[in-house]
Amino acid sequence: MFWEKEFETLRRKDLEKLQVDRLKKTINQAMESPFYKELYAAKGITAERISDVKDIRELPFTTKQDLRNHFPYGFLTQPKKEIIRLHSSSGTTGNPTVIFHNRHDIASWANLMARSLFCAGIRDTDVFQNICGYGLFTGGLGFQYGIERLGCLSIPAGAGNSLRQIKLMRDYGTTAIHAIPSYLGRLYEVFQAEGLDPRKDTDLRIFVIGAEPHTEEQRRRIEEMFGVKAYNSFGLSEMNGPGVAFECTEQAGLHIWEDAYLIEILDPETLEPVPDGEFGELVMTTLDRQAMPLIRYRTRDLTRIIPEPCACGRTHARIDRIAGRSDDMFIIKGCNVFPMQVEGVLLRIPEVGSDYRITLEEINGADEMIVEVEVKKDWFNGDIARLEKLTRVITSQIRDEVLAKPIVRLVEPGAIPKGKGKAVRVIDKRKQI
Ligand code: ADP
Ligand code: K
Ligand code: ZN
Repeated sequence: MFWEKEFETLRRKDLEKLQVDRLKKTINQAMESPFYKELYAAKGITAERISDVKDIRELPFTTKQDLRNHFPYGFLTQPKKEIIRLHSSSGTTGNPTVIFHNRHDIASWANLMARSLFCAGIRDTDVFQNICGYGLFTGGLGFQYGIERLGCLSIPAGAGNSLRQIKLMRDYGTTAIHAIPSYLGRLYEVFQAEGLDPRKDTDLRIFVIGAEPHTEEQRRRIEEMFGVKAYNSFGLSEMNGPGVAFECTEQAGLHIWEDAYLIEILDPETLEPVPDGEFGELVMTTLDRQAMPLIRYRTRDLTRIIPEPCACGRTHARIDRIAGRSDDMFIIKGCNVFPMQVEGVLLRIPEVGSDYRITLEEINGADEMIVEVEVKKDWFNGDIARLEKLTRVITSQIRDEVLAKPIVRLVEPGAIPKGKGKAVRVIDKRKQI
């Protein structure tokens, strides 16, 4: 049932006690870094001030900008001799962010990944294909180490080349896959083009999907297409990468591993805690990282705590699927819109295919939201009236959800260009730089 029963089912009281101990250790360790040493000295902060998890509220926040400003070594607590790996964001604008790990950190991360995969029902008898870029991004090696720690037969497939992915699946009898959700609609189309049905022509049973926002509708579609159970995986490189929070087989929120992370949900404006169960910004503190601890890191991700205990018996809190990032939200015609609201509407409409794109643009002096929607095969058969009717249906359903009227354009399957990594859902042409 559990990878580490003693940790996963700790009574809340004992879990909090463990957190306080680890938080104090983390503060002491952090003060070995130039950044926290200076910051905490200036504010007179020491680990002795902490006797309850709530005391974390007295500590200052850490932001992505802090990481950039102190690039590359300002957060490092140990000499390079101790460090065995770094992961880094691309940093096309300004300094990248970089996270360093020592031996302990890599082992701890691999264990959390194994715990996460086990929690989603994956076992050492599974053949696990990791469809994800290897390299500086965390989804490749992060999963790889976890899959091996769990003991699955791992296939480090890397991203892209769907025909090769399908061949690997069929040659080796892949049973479990990790991929970003926006890729899987495309993969399914390639199966179809090859005259294959993944439900019949593969042994697939479990998908792990994450790294980008997606809706419940998207998950259900993926499950339906491939005949699998799909579990949501959440993480961010600043907190190692994948393995931060994962769905268990209940599929009712993501357990966030509280022996490794202290979490807060705060109002992004006031930075005060929101009541349990309400949405706010996830703020995280590492509790088991040595080379580069981060304290009160503002993730910008919006979620909420699901207050009820989970039926699976794990006591670690669950977070709701990420509603978006605070910087994803856009304002159109005076309405605040998250891309996932639009996705939710679109994927409830059966005629809608696997991809969509939102463009914000000024047309004749007014800001407009243009929603390009791929429809399923066979819809471009010359029946204009049928397409017009579908356009009207989609337009009114999006307007009902986000309160602003979009301009909907139906396009053929595959018409929306696909990037290499995470899907780009919104293009804002209004911002003239
Ligand atoms: P980058 O910042 O380059 O995208 P990361 O891999 O660190 O690199 O991205 C982490 C971010 O991806 C998270 O902060 C979150 O916004 C998003 N993310 C990761 N997993 C999920 C998920 N399961 N659902 C929604 N968003 C996710
Ligand atoms: K095995
Ligand atoms: Zn559970």
